[in-house]
Amino acid sequence: MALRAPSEDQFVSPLHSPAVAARVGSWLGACFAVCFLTGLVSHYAQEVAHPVPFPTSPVWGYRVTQGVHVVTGAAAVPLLLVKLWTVYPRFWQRPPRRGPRWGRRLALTAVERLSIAVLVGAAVFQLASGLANSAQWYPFDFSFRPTHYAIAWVSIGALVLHVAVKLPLVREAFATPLGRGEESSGGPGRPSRRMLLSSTGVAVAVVVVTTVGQAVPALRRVSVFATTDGDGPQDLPVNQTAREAEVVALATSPSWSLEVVRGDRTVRLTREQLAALEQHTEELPIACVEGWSASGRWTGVRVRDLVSMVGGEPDATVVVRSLQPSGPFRTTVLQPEFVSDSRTLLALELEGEPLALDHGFPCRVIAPNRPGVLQTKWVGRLEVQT
Ligand SMILES: Nc1nc2c(c(=O)[nH]1)N[C@H]1C(S)=C(S)[C@@H](COP(=O)(O)O)O[C@H]1N2
Ligand SMILES: [Mo]
Repeated sequence: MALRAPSEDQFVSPLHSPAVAARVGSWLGACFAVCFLTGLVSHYAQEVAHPVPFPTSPVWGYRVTQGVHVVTGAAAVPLLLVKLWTVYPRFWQRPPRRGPRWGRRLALTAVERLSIAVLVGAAVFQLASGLANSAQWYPFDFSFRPTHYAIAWVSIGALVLHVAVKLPLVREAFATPLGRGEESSGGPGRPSRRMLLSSTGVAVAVVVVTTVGQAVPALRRVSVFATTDGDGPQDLPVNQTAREAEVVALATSPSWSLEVVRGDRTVRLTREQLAALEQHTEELPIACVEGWSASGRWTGVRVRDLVSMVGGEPDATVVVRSLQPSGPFRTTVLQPEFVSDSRTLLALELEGEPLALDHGFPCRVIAPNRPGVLQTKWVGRLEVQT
């Protein structure tokens, strides 16, 4: 018996139908759209220079956008799997039959199939790399943020094209009722379209509930897929410990002092001297790009007060250098909108106690509405750009 590839019309189940594909596809499209927009926010927030100032209010803004980014990304996983399953018979679609304008029809089909290949490839890449990143698993060599950002545009471009091509079919599919019972199930005892859609909905709900708790304290206990269990000193999870960052000796050294530099002016402040300056307390969240977030009550010195000690303007840009000897997050830039905001602190305390070593002792940056990755711990030096 010769082995032959199946053809599309051999897949007779009514579950492989535009009625299902259009519905699951529109949920998936909505997830991708929201994920894309919140991703743009996160990407912009992490740029070194901001041509348009990043808003510093509300303080929980990034907490929400990044929480939504990670949850919609996770929710897209079951949706993408179901969507691919409903349409996979199209994989065996035969090229158009010869006839009038055959060349043109063949070319159009090829372009459409190619755009689907790009869309599927990009979507799988985005979800896989995003989930790996939020689980702090870096099996890849490339730098995550620029790659995830570039492929985001590829996915969204291919998605817009796909929706435009399929719009007439989608309209028609939504106008057709799903059908009841056997009519939509391909036989007695077989799952119906409604069952497929409702179980997909349940899968999405489970994913949302088991991940969203990393940003919503009341749901923390059910969030078994959260990237942090919510524990940590001073009631705040830790991303990288002092030991992992190899800063224990430097951060606990009695000879530590903060250097504030502007041009040829340098001011050095011991922790006692910092503590003797005017102290301010702010309730501000750590909102990690991985999607988890938690609020804390921070006490310390306003960064703009330190800037003015070396004669800098309140809207200066400040380069923050950590004591950490290596790693991508040891140098960050506080853009003018954060320096001038009175809530941006060089924090010495969390919840009324000296910062735990893992939260950045002797001092750390905490600014409103800012990605956690830029809230630099174990600060050694502030360089005020004139
Ligand atoms: N020097 C330094 N600062 C850092 C990091 C780091 O690895 N090194 N991690 C950042 C990240 S990714 C986050 S989410 C927050 C976490 O702060 P926490 O551990 O106090 O909760 O610290 C940020 N500050
Ligand atoms: Mo983070």
